[in-house]
Amino acid sequence: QKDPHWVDGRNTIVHLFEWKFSDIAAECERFLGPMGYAGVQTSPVNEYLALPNNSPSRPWWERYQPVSYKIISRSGDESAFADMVRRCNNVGVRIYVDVVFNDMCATWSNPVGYGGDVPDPANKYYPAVSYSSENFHSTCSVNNYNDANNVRNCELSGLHDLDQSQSYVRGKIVDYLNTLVSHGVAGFRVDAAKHMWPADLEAIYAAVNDLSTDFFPSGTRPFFYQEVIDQTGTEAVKSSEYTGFGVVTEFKYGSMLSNAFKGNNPIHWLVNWGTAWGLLDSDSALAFIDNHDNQRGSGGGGDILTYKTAKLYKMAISFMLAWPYGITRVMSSYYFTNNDAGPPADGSGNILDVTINSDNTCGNGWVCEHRWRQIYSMVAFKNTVAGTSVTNWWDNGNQQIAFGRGNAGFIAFNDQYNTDFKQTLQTGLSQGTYCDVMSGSKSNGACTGKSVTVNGDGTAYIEILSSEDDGVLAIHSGSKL
Ligand code: QV4
Ligand code: CA
Repeated sequence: QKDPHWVDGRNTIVHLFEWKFSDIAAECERFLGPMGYAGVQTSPVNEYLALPNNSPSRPWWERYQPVSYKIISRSGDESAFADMVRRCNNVGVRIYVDVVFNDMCATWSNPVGYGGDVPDPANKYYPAVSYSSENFHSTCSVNNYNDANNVRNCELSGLHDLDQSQSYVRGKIVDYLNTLVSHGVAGFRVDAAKHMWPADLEAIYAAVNDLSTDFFPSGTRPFFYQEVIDQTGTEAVKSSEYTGFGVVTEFKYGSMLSNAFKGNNPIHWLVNWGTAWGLLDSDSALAFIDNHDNQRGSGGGGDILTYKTAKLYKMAISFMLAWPYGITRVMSSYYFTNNDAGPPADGSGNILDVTINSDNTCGNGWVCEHRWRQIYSMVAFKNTVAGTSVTNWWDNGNQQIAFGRGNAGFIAFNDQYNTDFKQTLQTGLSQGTYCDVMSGSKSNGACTGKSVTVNGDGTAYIEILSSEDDGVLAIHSGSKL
């Protein structure tokens, strides 16, 4: 249950945060499939509280206030969901659903679900599931991360806390996951896994059906990646409690890389990036820079790089996709200033379409980091260098580094303030001229950006001026002219 079931020759999950299913389906066909992305993480798809009277109305986090396990959300209904999963699988892109089953919605006045179901959260009564008060832990607040009982048996943000040790509760959760499996999903992001007992999760995962044979070989187990924030290693709940039966979100990954690329910890130290830094084993780690919480300063926080600091962000993402570690995920956001603001929507609360501009970027308020050339080019780089190891590491003892991936790729980073990168370095690439996929791309046999000449002995002169838009240069066998 640690295998994401990526189609061969693909890598990286993109979190299409708050996207509608119809847009995700179209994106699989027109962009993600052709560009080599391996999968999509959706926002929660089950029925949750609609909060039109919140300020601002319809915050994104209403999706984390479950009302039932019906598939109905701002992203679409069950038939739109099924259509998306089928169309994405058909172009080799897997779907992973963010599933929220630690809890049900908190107590609000006049609560109504997106599908019209009316829960009575004050009495822990959710008829559309159905759950009633005996299916929940008694009321207390998660407020002591040094106490595993408090973290797992109390309410996170006032969300009424389900008791997953009950076979009745497990059965409801498994039914929901099986419905998603029947539509063809490849796996799940398990929200708030840290707030559930590992033994309960293990039992729930084991009870979920094999993946649909419409899209997967028979006997294929679903992929589970679990949200466990274990940044400091000092809390009562440890990531390692969850790695026996699934992958875990490695929050240290993004915070340490953000810190390094911001210049707080010179990037030459990245020479041994991985478990030597206290990270989980590569096979157990979901690696990412930012997610929907920490790009808003919550969920571990950590002063994470995001689209808002584009140059450094692209450097961190490029490093993530160049270095062999973890199951990689990139974030795809909408523009926001207010941390509570929901996705771009019309006056009635309908999420706006993701429009595509002539230069392949997105309109209507969608950032679409995954469509930034530097990012999708690194997905291609990662596909090209698959199976090779890090070679020819070079650094200047400070904020400039470079390394190769076997004879398939070479990448250099200039993170040094006001300093140009001008070095002749050993690469593993064959002689020829290569197009730098950061500054441009190969087009009709020419390069629209910088070109690099690799000599017969594999050396190449690499230049990254501090004044350039990008602090990275990347070449690979697929970018040879
Ligand atoms: C308020 C008060 C509470 C009070 C409660 C009483 O703040 O003290 O107990 O009222 O009713 C929203 C509001 C929050 C409000 C709550 C009520 O922001 O102020 O509580 O609703 O229900 C997201 C948001 C939360 C949001 C929640 C539910 O981040 O702000 O709460 O959705 O809508 C830890 C966890 C980790 C978690 C992370 C954020 O270990 O698991 O915090 N991350 C996941 C998701 C995240 C989501 C949840 C968990 C909850 O990634 O997006 O929280 O499912 O690190
Ligand atoms: Ca719990």
